[in-house]
Amino acid sequence: MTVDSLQEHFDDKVKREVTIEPRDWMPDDYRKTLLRQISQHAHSEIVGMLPEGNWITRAPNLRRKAVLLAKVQDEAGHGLYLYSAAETLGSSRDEMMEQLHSGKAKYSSIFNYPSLTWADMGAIGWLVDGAAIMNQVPLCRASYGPYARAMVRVCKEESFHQRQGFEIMLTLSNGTEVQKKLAQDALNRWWWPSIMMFGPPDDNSPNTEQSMRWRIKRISNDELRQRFIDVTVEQAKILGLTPPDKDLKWNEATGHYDFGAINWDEFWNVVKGNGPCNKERLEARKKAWEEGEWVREAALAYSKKRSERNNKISAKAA
Ligand code: BYC
Repeated sequence: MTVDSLQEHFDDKVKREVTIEPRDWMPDDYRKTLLRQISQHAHSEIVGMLPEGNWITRAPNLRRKAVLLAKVQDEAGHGLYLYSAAETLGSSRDEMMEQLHSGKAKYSSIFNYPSLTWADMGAIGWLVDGAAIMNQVPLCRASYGPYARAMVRVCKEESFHQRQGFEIMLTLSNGTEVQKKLAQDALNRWWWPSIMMFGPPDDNSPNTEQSMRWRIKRISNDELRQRFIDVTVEQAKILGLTPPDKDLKWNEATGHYDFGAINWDEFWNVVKGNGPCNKERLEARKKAWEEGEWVREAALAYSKKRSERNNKISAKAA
């Protein structure tokens, strides 16, 4: 088969919504884009464990601790599915880790903000997981099979995460004056970073057009952002809390909320490594990787020994 006919076959599959699988031929740039997005997504899940991990020992009661622990473990699981999906494209786990630790690979800007109070556990679940679901539900239909399938399970778990965050916010906002203030303060600090999570505006998003043509992305950054704002403002009303945007206003003509200007300088500054916690987050991940070396070595030695033993048993049986 010539490259032209392989390309034609690939384009046709994408058009017919037949998923592309690891052994299928795919254009180099498609592979590169997927690797970039999936590995960044995996890194986001793993780095994303840190702001909430910070509060496990300080959860206000046993139920909250058990739930938060389970949530953080779920995020680890999401990272693992995603690293496995990225490995099917030809990159090794070690390569991806090296890119994260050297600062070459990106991860979501949101995780470079600090979690200062218990109310932040509510705001992260409600807003950050809420934004993640909005972004990830369309990815369940991504054209690359292993990514799309990983997203199905991830989205189910993220729904539970979002609800547990909302429930923390509801409890706090129905609590004492101090608790309500904590909830409002958490909303004030996480609102804009959550809105930035969707990425740069469409007219400054170099990857969107091609990714949509390949049906990796289905909905643009701005459209997802608008959908998130529309649903989240209504949820804030139920909580009796006010998003920190004086320009937020329902627009009868468009059927959407208008919102104020996003500080894109802040976004790019965080993406470039200068956010409040970028250095701390990378240090924590590097330390975990170094301290986990003996576990990786032990697992490898065990699997080697086991396969030697199994080979001996099969040789005897033969
Ligand atoms: N932060 O052309 P664009 C979770 C980069 S974790 C940092 O629009 P694209 C959770 C972008 O990479 C789930 N960088 O790019 C875990 C690109 O740079 P490169 C997080 C960003 O790929 C624990 C450049 O800006 N979700 O739920 O078409 C606890 C231009 O952007 C960001 C995902 O990872 C950002 N926010 O679209 C709680 C979703 N935005 O790579 C919760 C998967 C943009 O060219 N990823 N950049 O150097 C995606 O859906 C897409 O990659 C994006 C960006 C929408 C993020």
